[in-house]
Amino acid sequence: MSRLVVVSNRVADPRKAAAGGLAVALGDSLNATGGLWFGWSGNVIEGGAAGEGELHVQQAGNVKLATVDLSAEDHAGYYLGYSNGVLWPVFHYRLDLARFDTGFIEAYRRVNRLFAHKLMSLLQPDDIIWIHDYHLIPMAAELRAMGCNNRIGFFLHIPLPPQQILAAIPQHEWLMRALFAYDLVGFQSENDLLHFSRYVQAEAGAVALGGNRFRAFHRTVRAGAFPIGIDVDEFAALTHAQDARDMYERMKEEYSRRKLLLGVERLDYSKGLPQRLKTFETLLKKYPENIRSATLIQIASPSREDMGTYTDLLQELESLCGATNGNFGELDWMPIRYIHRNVARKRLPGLYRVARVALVTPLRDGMNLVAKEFIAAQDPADPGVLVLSRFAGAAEQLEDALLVNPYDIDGTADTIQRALQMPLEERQARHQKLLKNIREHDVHWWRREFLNALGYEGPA
Ligand code: GDG
Repeated sequence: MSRLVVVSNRVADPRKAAAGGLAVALGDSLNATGGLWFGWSGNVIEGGAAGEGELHVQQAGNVKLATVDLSAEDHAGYYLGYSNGVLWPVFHYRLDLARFDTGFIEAYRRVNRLFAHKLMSLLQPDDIIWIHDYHLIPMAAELRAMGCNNRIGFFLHIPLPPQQILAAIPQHEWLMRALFAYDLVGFQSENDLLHFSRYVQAEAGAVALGGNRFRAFHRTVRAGAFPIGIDVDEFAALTHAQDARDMYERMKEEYSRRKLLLGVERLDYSKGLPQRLKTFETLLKKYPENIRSATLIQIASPSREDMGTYTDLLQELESLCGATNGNFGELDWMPIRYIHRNVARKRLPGLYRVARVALVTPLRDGMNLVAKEFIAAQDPADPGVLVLSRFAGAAEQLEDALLVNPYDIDGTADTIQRALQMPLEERQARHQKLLKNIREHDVHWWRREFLNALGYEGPA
């Protein structure tokens, strides 16, 4: 039985319930195989040497956690610079926000090489390696250069943009060539897969061998769409646990008189927050019956606050909320409750369950798990309605949501009005189909599909 080795920028202890996300998804397989999870420790060493960092190894139950510190220079160039100042904006189609600084790419390569070097010392010959996300695209190429022959898979959690956008990255050829060092490359959606297939054929002269296998640079890579899901049972259990129930009871009284619209995300420019606030104001203007009777709660949890683009966004949101609340608010009703703090994970399902409408309207999103969590937390007898951006990866699967174009403020306001007025039977019918879908394609399905495609033979 092969051991599973997971590599991601950040590492979480799978035993801790608050870890969520990947930890829930991969915890079982890591546990069953005595696996290894490798990544950055989160420590930034002031005055540390570039390209160097101490390795820490600790045992968390059956799983080994191995993490590496980063020097301040590497953190600035690799994490803030290339990963979040170039790849994140460009992969979310925001060339206007990208900073193509030559120092960044050097740090990005250096850290990927450092990680490869540290991981090599921990690897066993039949380990299966699964590398995650845009921070680590060239890591397999670095491992191969050090003589690693293990099977290596890569999963991109964010979108892959079309060829002409990707090609704006000065190092696009190098980046995409690096993907051919993997045995399997996974994307969130068919759309992303199509962008990959078109790019490699047009720019890298790759030959399509059928079955989503592509040959270029003397290597063959298999690609696929593996839409990530949530652990529906875990989320349902969280919904029925005391913390979420308390939250639900506390909010229910007020929101049985008023309809609650809810948005939950990390504060990020990909999530379409300014457009959403403008849409809500348009809703109040166009459909004044919602004045006093609808409230938007927008949770925007702090994220990457050490980057300037995020500070600008924060200011824009505060000013938009202030304007709408100032123009429409009453002494006993505020249209928008904007919360720039993290809400405890165990309370979130209670909030989702009170909401009549969830606004999940990113301008671009790899998948979007909030949409799936909202569905999982609903009462099937009286479910809320999901208003979902057609530009979220989740839109390919969740056709029974009300799909919108978030750039179209007027059209989205009309759809929200439709959601607010949707009859019970239609809400139930849509929710039933959505729930079936996220159950069939939950996070365990995602993990199995990916690992099977990678040829993994352990307990998936
Ligand atoms: C990336 C891709 C892809 C949000 N606010 C709070 C909070 N959250 C939790 C949500 C959800 C998670 O964070 C967000 O996941 P998303 O999928 O919506 O978005 P990203 O963080 O951008 O994730 C995305 C994902 O990777 C997985 O592949 O779907 O497209 O961008 O779980 O509940 N959690 C708590 N408090 C908050 O205030 N506790």
